Amino acid sequence: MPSIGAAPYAFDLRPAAAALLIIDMQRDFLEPGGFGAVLGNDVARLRGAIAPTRAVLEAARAAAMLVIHTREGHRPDLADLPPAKRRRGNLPIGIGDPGPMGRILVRGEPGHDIVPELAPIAGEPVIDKPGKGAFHATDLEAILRGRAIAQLIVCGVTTEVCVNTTVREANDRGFDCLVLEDCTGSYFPEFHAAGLAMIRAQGGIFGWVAPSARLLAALS
Ligand code: C5J
Repeated sequence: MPSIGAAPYAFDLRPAAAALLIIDMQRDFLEPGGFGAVLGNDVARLRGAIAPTRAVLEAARAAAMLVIHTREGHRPDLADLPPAKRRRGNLPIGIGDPGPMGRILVRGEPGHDIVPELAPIAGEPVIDKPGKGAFHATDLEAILRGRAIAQLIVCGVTTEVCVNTTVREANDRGFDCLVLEDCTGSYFPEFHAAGLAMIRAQGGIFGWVAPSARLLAALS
């Protein structure tokens, strides 16, 4: 069983029981000219996660590990968009409105797609999630239980929102999560640091945190 140097202590990887979960690496969050950028965010802070995540994705595929991608977004008729979520933030443009890459966070629109560098391939489930957490209102748990997955290697954006929410949901369902710090990102560096600190605090209250190089070494 490969032991991965992680915080707060070593993570014992069981490759046959592990899945790579890549959260919301979508064009609208990561690309210049997308929703995130229109709101005034510096997308470079998220784009730094693409290359290390790509390396982890290739290693997971080579190791025949289950890979699951998620996308945050809504039905075109917005029937699954809670009015409170739509109103939140008083934004100049919000979910469902026309944006630079099609309607914001609407399934089927270009901005909702995963960035080309991390595009899913055949056989990799893509979970379309209406919430921040990947377990809420999705079949993610059924897919994981069906494949006897007990460990999640977690990458994606943003560290403090969808990554943290998903890790907390996973923890409550009995999954062990290893979050790869350089494969996550936030528009706010202080939230990125705090988001990772909250996961590994108190003896790993929600999971483990490690640089991706340690996982790559264990898989090679
Ligand atoms: C994600 C968000 N994916 N920040 N969404 O974190 O709204």
